[in-house]
Amino acid sequence: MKWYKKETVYQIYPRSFQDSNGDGIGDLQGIISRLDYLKSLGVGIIWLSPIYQSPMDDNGYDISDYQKIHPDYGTMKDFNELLKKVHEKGLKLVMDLVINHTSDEHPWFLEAKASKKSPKHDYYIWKDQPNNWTGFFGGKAWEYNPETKEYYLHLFSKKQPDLNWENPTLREEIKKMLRFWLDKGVDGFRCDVINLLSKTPGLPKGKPSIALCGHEHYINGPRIHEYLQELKRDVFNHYDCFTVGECVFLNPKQALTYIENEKELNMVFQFQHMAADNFFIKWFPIKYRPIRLKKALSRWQNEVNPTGWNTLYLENHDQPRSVSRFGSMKYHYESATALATLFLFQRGTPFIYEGQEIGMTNAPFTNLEDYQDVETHSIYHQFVKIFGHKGMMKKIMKMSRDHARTPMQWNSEENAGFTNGKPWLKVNPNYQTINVKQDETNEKSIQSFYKAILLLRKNHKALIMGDYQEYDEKNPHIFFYTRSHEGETFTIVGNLTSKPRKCPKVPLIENLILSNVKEHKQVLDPYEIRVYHKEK
Ligand code: ISL
Ligand code: CA
Repeated sequence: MKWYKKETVYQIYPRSFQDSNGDGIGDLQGIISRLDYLKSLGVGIIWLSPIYQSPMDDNGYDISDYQKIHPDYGTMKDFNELLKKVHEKGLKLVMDLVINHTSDEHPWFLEAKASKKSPKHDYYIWKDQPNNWTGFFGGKAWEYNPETKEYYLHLFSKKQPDLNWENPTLREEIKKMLRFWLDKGVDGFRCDVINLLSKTPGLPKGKPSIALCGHEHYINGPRIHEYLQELKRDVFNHYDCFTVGECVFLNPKQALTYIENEKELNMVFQFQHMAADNFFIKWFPIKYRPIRLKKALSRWQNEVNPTGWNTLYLENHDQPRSVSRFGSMKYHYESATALATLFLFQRGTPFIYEGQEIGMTNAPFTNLEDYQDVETHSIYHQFVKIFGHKGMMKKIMKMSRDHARTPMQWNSEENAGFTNGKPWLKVNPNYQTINVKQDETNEKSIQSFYKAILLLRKNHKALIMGDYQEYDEKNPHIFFYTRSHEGETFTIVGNLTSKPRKCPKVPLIENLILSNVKEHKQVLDPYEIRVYHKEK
């Protein structure tokens, strides 16, 4: 079994993790200083959100030099030191790979936009007249370029022009860049919006739609498999590395076209369970119901196994905090640990996002100015005419990506121990009570629970590769499943609500080996979770 299936990944958002020089921005030396913490949690792989040269329109998802480190984060020397120390500790390092688009300040784009005759012009996607496509941050996906009197495509901000993957020279440049990082020793890539690379030739008009007009021409496009197979054949196959592709609007059947027997990517991130509290798009919230979360997770378990391998996640840098979203502040510890157990013990590679292991929550910011995220501001301006300021702030306070991006809460000192300068994004005021140091000493410690789960998973094949069987699927309050392998079985049962609920009859009960409550009754307490183990 490959290492990337056995290990748990920890995602770092470098800007918000640990500042080492007081400029209010997290950096590589900051990460180095926290490696022992990560090691002690029991994770095996670290994924860094982008640290490359960038004008930071989208916090580094707009890259202007793929082979340079942004000075905010340090230097290539710092990076080499980080990679060396990560490896010395027996950990792996995975980079973010953003190759659907670059920054509009990338030298390729600067050349491309200067003249139609520039050899780089064809690295991007142009049209004399825009079509009706819209992008992920709301509004038209085309921007006028006066120098060539054309429009360029940008599925994200207008500072993120889409690359033209039809161009073979561009593809060679990307492969060269991948080899640069792999030769340095990085262990893989999280591939940003990878299912958007291929667009329908001719860029035809899209079907009318209130959101993402034209998506049928840029999601899972006609040549996507060809491109990914080429990358795998020419680059990834030559290294002991792994790829996880972020794929927007993907169902399990489509997922298998990428990951069946790891033919193109080793695994994908999908979003269906992230719609447990919204209607398809996060800006259209509906009431969260646990059954929606359960259903989506089980669907992926049932339909992707056994020929594909899942990713398991509840949070990342684009999503609100899971305790705020699917849990409860009243039952902070119980809900954080119940959610952790539910997702971590499914079949797949678990991904933990920084701060999730101490139950960090959404930020209570009521002013638009306290949010920095480009998407948040773009969506606000797009829709404020329809929903009004109050209506928009309500949405933002629930769903802004900045909820995940507030500085990591290390201790109860100033700025939560993140920086001794002015943090680039405000610290969540609850850092006095929710922080790593405090949580460590709490009798009810969320990080200790995470450690226990990770250790259990590491030590039991059944939890890694075991078959998944869900019970009581229709129960709206309780999740309940088993994982079994060669006669060993784990039974996981938990209450996903803040009321006591009747405990279902659990098959194969033997030793109760893990729980987040002390006394076990006939009913399951709010967010109570139990894990039973039957040995071979
Ligand atoms: O955040 C989202 C929903 O509001 C998604 O639509 C998100 O934009 C999408 O999942 C793509 O995300 C990735 O690519 C973006 C970048 O802004 C995100 O941070 C990144 O995870 C463009 O590079
Ligand atoms: Ca810094």
